[in-house]
Amino acid sequence: MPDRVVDLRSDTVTKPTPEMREAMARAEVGDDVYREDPTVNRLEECAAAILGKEAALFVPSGTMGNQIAVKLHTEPGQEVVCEASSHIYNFEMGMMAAFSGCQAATIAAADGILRWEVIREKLRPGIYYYSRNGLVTLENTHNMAGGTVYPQEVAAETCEQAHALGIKVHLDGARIFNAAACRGRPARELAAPFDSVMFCLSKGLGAPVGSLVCGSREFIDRAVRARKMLGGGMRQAGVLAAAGLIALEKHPPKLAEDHRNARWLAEQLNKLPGMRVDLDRVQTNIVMADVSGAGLAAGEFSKRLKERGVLINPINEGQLRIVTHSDASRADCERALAAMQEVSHGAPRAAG
Ligand code: TLP
Repeated sequence: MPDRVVDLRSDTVTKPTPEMREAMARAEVGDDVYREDPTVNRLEECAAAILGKEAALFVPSGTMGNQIAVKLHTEPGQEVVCEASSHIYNFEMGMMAAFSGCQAATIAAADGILRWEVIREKLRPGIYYYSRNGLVTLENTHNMAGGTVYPQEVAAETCEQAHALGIKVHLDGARIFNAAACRGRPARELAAPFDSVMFCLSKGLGAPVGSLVCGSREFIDRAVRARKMLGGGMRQAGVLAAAGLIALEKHPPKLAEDHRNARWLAEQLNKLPGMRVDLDRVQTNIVMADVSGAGLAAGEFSKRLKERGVLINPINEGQLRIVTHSDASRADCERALAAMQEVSHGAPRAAG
């Protein structure tokens, strides 16, 4: 593999900036399990203010934040409505069942966007032998649908209708700042109708570690206990929170650049023989490229890209997921495109 690598596997690969490393070195710290780390406390206050919620809790990962929310909003034996390709259902090791004793009621939506009409269909009648509906979860942006963004009125309607039935709604907002950048609206507006919101510092915002779960004061007080159950009580976590503060305060405006790079790549890829990208879905920093027309399985395509110094993951037999981020410049995207061009030209064409 060449020395210089362009890594477009995920926005999680971003490395802390020199400014973050300096802030980490200087961070004032304390024992956060006693809630005495001033930098963590500052990050939590800042996150709550930016998301427009009463309180927030720093957690090591998005997965932990989501699963704390499921635990607190539900009781064992209940159902959680979620989109069929959502992260909370597919990539969190069945924790909904393992930790909260809940089962998922999944609904497939090609664009990842769940509308109230389809959610309502999935809800259980109030007869005693049915599982009860404990929670609805939405994902914005939707990762596996290609970074798609909820129309805010769709999210708001689901929250309003679910609340009228006494059902809470959690937002997996791992990339809520990408959604906010796409809509040109503050993240707090997108978060407003939800009972709880999880967002990640460690993705497009560029921090090395961490996510926040946000909600009412009472919810967050209980979340501290759930975090401890999961072994997520960290001690002098201020060194991490210091980087998180920079990510949160300074990096959201940079996301538009990642979106422009994704759009550019998608448009160029669509011109290559055997490659297909649904441009309507390219709304933020994720591009799903269908390479099946190039006559190579996505895994083999990915392997050949790696030999050319470009890392891009396959997500199934026919598709690659390309994720742009602040550590990949336009020049890096040009290199990735050239490698994809080479691989697609070298590939035997599919029959017919
Ligand atoms: N997503 C990762 C992988 O796990 C797929 C990625 O590379 O995109 N919600 C959403 C929507 C996510 O995309 C992710 C991570 C999470 C939750 C979980 O965050 P972490 O990895 O911090 O547990």
